[in-house]
Order: sequence, then C-alpha cells, then structure tokens
Amino acid sequence: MGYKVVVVGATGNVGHEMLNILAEREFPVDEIAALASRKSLGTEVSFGDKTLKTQDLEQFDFTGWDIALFAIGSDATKKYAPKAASQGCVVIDNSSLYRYDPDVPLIVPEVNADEVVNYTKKNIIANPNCSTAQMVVALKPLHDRAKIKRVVVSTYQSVSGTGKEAIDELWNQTKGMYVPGQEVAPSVYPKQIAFNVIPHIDVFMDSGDTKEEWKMVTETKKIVDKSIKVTATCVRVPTFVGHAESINVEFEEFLDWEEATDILREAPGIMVVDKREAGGYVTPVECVGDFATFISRIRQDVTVENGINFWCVSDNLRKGAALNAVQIAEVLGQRCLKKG
Ligand code: 11C
Repeated sequence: MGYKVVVVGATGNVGHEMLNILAEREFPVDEIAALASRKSLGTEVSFGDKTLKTQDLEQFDFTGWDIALFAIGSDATKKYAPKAASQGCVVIDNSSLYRYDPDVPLIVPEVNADEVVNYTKKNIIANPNCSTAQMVVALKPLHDRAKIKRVVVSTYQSVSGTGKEAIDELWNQTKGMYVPGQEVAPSVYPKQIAFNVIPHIDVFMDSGDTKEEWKMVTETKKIVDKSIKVTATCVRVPTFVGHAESINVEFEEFLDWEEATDILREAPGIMVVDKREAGGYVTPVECVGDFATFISRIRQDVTVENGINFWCVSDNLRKGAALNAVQIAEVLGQRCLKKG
C-alpha cells in the first residue's frame, strides 16, 4: 500500500531526478503519472526499471491522486498548482511562487520537518531554492548550539541551476573555443560562461542584490530563524552540476572549530570531509548523484569574536531540488497522509 504520485515537469532536469529519487529511495508508490507540457507530450521517461509515457498536464485530472511534485516554472505553476490542490492532491512545489506565502510551509526536512503539518491551508508545500537548501542543512545544527548572528555567503553555482539550455551553452561554448569559426556567443547568459565566472543569478533588484541573493536571505529566515542576518553574493561558474558555497558564520557564543566539526559530523544530511591536506575536501564534481550535503574546510575565523568558516557542496538537482521534494513527500506520508 502506498500513494498515487504525480510528477509535473517530468521531462526537465529536476523532474527527471524526482523520478530517479522516488525509485532509488523506494518511496511507496501505488501509481505514478509523469506529466509534461504539450510540446513534450508522449516523451518517455524512466521510473526505476519502468518506462512511463508523459501525459498532458493541461488535461490532467488530479482527483484521487495523493501527492504532486511540481518541477515547472512559476507561471505554469500558478495555473496548475491551485487546480491540483483544489482537487485534493497535495502539491510540493519546486518553483519560487509560494515560498514566501505565510500560508505555505517552506520545508527542508533536516531543519523544520515539523512544519509540514501546516500544508493544510492551501494544500501546498514549498521547496526552497537550491543554494538555500544546502546552506540551511549546515546552519541549523550550528545555530542550535551557538545561535547564529550573521552569515556571509558566496556561491559558486553550476549551470544546471539555470536549465538544459544553459548546460548546452556551456558545452558548446567550451568546444567552440577550440574551433576557429565555431565560437558560440552568449545567449542564455549575458556574458560568456565557458572559462569565466558571472556574478549575476536571476534578476537585479532595486537594492543592487540579485533575486538569487535575496532568496538566500529571505528563505533562510523563514526556514531556520528570522533573527539570522544573511548577506549573499551569488556567482555562476562553468560547472555542470553541483553548487559550492563559501560560508562565514558569526555566532552569539564562542564555537570552537573542532566542536563545530563534531556537530556537523552528527547532523542529518551532512557528510564532513575535511582532511586539511591537498584533496582532503569535496568539490562539485564529486557530489553529483549523491544525497549528502558535503562540508569541508571548517576553520576558525579569528577576525571576529565568534566566527567559523566552511565550504559546502551539494548536488543542486538533488538536495537543492528533487531530493528535498521527495524527502518532504516522505515526511508528509509518515505524518499526515493515509496510504491508499
Ligand atoms: C540557480 N538556484 O542555480 C537557481 C535555480 O528559485 O528555484 C533555482 C531557482 C529557484 O540558477
């Protein structure tokens, strides 16, 4: 006995990972539907050893389905998530549309699983931005011990965060650099991404911050503690999958780096790899396909009274999106829904 599960946006990078992770984690599925927009209709997708034919999102009736994992843009989510929710199906949404709605819980299960029960107001639960998800998994256990005052984070985000076209742009631009006459001009990004880094993710806001930076600030407050001050600089780098973050944390109380290491080693969802020698840390290519958020380079920041620095790496399509959504579904199933 299990649940009737819908994956909306099944042909995209995140939808594809949702199907993989549901199968890998043996989520109790009685029936599964893979939905896509008209243009990808009939495309086949894998679910474990099964092949599913995608169905038309526009025509789909969510009545009788238990959980819908949404991995489509905010505009389409606005149209279809309320429909699914009103037809009695709980929506777990990966877009940013509902994240800041006070009637919608924003969940990272390692941090605030207890808030899942608050899904009932709208029948919707929001999944955070990828760069926030991995950071809060690391911040929460440290905050519980020494109360965080301020976080300064700089990100190194892979192109898969933007989508398939960006993966193609990095690949083709990189190849094109070696072939005279086949140079690829920037199209997805405003500047060349191959062999370059771009300090700009999402749109610019009046403050001068980008929306991605604003999301890290606002979502951390909603998920962990509204008193935590966060300042972020988000940067796109020429890696395909895996976001990295350099995180500086200032605490109310003194926290020794060795104790911080022990706390992080014990924390759910975290793998500490920190040997203080060449190669004794994790880089984005090593985290791809993994469930963990990897922490390395833990050290004291002696320039402030109570400071710690560390390096945080995670698969942005997994912990940053699909895995977190499936973990939410697991909590929802365990605590709130009856199996069919
Ligand atoms: C990126 N973090 O790497 C973004 C992708 O709000 O869910 C996810 C955007 C979001 O470009």
